[in-house]
Amino acid sequence: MTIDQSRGHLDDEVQRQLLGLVEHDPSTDQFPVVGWDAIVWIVGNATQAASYYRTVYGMELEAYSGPETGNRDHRAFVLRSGGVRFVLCGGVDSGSPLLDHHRRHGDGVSDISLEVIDVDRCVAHARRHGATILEEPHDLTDEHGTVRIASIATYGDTRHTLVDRSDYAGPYLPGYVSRTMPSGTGPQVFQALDHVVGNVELGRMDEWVDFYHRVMGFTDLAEFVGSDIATEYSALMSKVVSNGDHRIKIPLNEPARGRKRSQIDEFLDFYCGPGSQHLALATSDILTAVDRLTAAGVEFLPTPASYYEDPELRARIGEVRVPIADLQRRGVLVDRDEDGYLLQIFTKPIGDRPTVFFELIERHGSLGFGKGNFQALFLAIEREQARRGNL
Ligand code: TYF
Ligand code: FE
Repeated sequence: MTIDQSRGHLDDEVQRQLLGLVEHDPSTDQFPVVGWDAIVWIVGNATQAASYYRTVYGMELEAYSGPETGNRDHRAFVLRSGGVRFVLCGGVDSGSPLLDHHRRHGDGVSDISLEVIDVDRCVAHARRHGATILEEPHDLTDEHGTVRIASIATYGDTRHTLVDRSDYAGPYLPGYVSRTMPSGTGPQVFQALDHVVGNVELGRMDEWVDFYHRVMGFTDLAEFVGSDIATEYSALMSKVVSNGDHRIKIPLNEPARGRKRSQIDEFLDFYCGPGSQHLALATSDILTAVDRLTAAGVEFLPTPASYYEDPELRARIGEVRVPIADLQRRGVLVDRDEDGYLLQIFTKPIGDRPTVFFELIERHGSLGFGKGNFQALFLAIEREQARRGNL
């Protein structure tokens, strides 16, 4: 048994709780997904972003590619926290296609990479169901082994690279060298990736939901937001698709016409089209995570005192693992459903454009997305949107 396998059981238990996983037999899946492989970002300055994610978000540097390793096009820093891998890419050569991506979208997610069991079978299935194949399956090999890899298109300029790394022991992919630097904060801030949300154009949400059904065999999670709930506050519609064991959860939002300009319209304008709106980072201790991030200068959406004093909300959420005052002090939101509860909080946009942001989420049984918080949350988002002059 390898070290990884011996750690496997504990990790499985921890992840099941953190991510709200359910039992699922993947043997009947047409497109069996093991998990998230990496979130690949294109940023304006990968060198500094790597330092930010290490010192602020407590990620560890693992691998690197750049001019010193023969990659004259861009620098790429591979960072990890628990089961989450971020790859931060920034253009070096003035003709790099990454710089075109950045000129258009600003800092953002270019690739939601998925680990799969059989790349060729997944691509064949995707092709049969109308997906655009951006890179055909091929091998990448170095002294650590071989990775089988391909890419398919999803919303906007975003892609899903499909990776089979079962015959590979290197730090990330062939072409990368091991380059390590420990986290700048000591213990981890987050351990897993819970969901990655896509914003798509008005009227296109159901097409993208259908894409994940057809191409990946994903199914709807029960919770969705119809315009009836959303339009009153911040006009959007949202549906959630997931793979069999719920490890991969992808909410899809589209703007809806409401009283005010939708937060999704603001995103689409500033990102220049569809893209990844927020990444929910799963943590086993959201209070410590918020304290560390706040001390490091991360700004969260404020939650008004009235939220915690609302008798209906108090009655509905009941007892959680800490006094409500500890949540209130930090602005952490609570939601409860028939399966349990969750704690969550949202950062302000992380870059210069009002586009991508993070959610921190601590699940205690709930498999939802904080539906009970949408009103309070969307009002907070609208206040920020108004401050930016975009409402
Ligand atoms: O992922 C979700 O669905 C929740 C709710 O702009 C949400 O986190 C939806 C839209 C949004 C912020 C949060
Ligand atoms: Fe979310």
